[in-house]
Amino acid sequence: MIKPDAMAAGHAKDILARIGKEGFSIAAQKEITIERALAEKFYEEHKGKPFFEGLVAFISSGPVTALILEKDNAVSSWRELIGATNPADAAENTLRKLYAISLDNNAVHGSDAADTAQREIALIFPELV
Ligand code: FUP
Repeated sequence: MIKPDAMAAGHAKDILARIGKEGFSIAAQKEITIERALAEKFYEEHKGKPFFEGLVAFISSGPVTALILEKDNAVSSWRELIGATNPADAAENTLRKLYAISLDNNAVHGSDAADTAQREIALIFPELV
């Protein structure tokens, strides 16, 4: 997912170009604004943490580009491409190093496992499941 900060900053085109260059296929893509209730479900694992409210407010603050990406080892390959959660810790040339503003405005999301990806796809692309 390309998050609201990167969308607002006009980075979506460059991020999509990089996705293609890195060998991912885009199985589905749409621009949506995530409503608060869906954001709470999406980030349910973080409920109760001090940053939960801010995270939910941020992800529902403006349009995102939601993507279903395919590649061998897609989850680990994508997480390598996006870099560490905090851009201050992200490796050179990763998407978060290049485009993220801060830990909470960190440009892109990636599922952390195949089963998480299935759950997130069902929430964001219910029309496909
Ligand atoms: P990631 O899987 O890299 O997106 O990271 P996490 O699942 O650990 O965190 C989800 C989102 O919560 C991150 F993208 C950024 C946000 N976050 C904060 O805003 N503050 C924190 O202290 C930790 C995470």
